[in-house]
Amino acid sequence: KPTLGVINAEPEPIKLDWPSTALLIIDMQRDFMEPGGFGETLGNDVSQLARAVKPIGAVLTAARDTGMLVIHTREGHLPDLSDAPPAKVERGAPSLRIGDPGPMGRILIRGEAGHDIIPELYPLDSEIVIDKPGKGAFYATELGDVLEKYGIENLLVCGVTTEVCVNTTVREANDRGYRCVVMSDGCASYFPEFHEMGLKMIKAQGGIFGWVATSAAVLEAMK
Ligand code: C5J
Repeated sequence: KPTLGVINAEPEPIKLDWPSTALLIIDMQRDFMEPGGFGETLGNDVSQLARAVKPIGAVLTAARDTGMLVIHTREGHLPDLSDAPPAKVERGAPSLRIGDPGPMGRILIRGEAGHDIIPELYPLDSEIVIDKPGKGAFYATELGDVLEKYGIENLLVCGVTTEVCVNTTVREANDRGYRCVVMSDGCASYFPEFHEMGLKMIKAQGGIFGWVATSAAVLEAMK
């Protein structure tokens, strides 16, 4: 297998060294993807997110085949809510608040069924799972240390939602010097227009936060 690949990305193609590249899958949890979870309690149509599952699955399979480092993240809080800011818990008028009992267990709480990753993309035991209390995957987590330990310089980023946790994480990563390639069809939003704009914001101005490419372009480069 070649150790270098060129992804046909926007705003321009990017050459990546695979051993220093990780696949970062953001928050593909039942709480965001399925009825009865955190996303739906906020009034969202969770069916909008389903389209990202297959493209992510295809790249996840390719990453596993090539031995690429795979990192999954999960947004959620400790059962005592000690890591959940009141400003987050009290906000708005959701049908259920963070920590309330729902059909998949307590909403957005670590260890509950709803907090777990959907079966289609379930992590292997050998893969890294980062639990994060915020939207960005670097804030209050060990992600930075993990990337340094594995010599990672580039991130293939996908997951949900495009304009919230994906964008926040890409912005955090960009400031830390990582090259981020965001998979356009491997992300989704409850608001299709936010998905479009979220991708445009990343690749505008010569790639101000990073690059955007389809899963097909990523798979082609990994061949
Ligand atoms: C949200 C996320 N949308 N994973 N979280 O609240 O994007």
